[in-house]
Amino acid sequence: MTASFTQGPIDPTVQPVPASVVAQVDAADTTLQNPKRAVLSLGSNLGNRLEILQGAIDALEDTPGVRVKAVSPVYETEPWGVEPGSQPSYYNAVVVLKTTLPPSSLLERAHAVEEAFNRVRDEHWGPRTLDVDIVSYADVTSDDPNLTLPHPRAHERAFVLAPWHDVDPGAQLPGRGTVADLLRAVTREGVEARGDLELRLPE
Ligand code: PH2
Ligand code: MG
Ligand code: MG
Repeated sequence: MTASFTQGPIDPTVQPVPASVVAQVDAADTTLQNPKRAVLSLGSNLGNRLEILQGAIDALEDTPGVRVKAVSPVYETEPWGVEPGSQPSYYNAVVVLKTTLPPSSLLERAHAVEEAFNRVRDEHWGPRTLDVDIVSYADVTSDDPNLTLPHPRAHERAFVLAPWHDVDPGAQLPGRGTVADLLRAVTREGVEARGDLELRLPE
């Protein structure tokens, strides 16, 4: 990136680039070469759940600075945290990304993808066409109320832990231990692998 500033014929109309700008370009290059690993949980319990989850995966892959590296099996799960029988069952999955976006930008993009699938936010834990949650971002821990990292309830949710364990059996939830141990503790009650359904890794 910086080579064009220092090589090639000298064009007298080109102003010299200040050293501070060159340094910024170098810093951007470093981030681009150092993508971080992020784990996202996807959920849907309204509409064509499988199509919506696949659409979300494709939209994430279409994001500059995001590559989808792994997609979990699909689980059909009982709605968690709400009155039993009050909502349709969820389809849940987990995706692993490599990204050069910082957590705040990744969250913005996650919300934009939700909105693209007509997500409405009127009721806390209401039924939704699409929920995209950042479960973990590298080994970042943050208690920012806008984006708590890792996700504050991931460790107690089999619908996150089971698909995550499938794509990364050795995964750790920063500050909580291994996903395998956490999954053993919560059990797989209420989550069922839907082996007849499949989400694709984008080409
Ligand atoms: N998401 C919630 C609340 N409850 N239950 C299941 N089974 N799956 C979810 O994705 C889910 C939930 C809030 O985001
Ligand atoms: Mg959620
Ligand atoms: Mg959410």
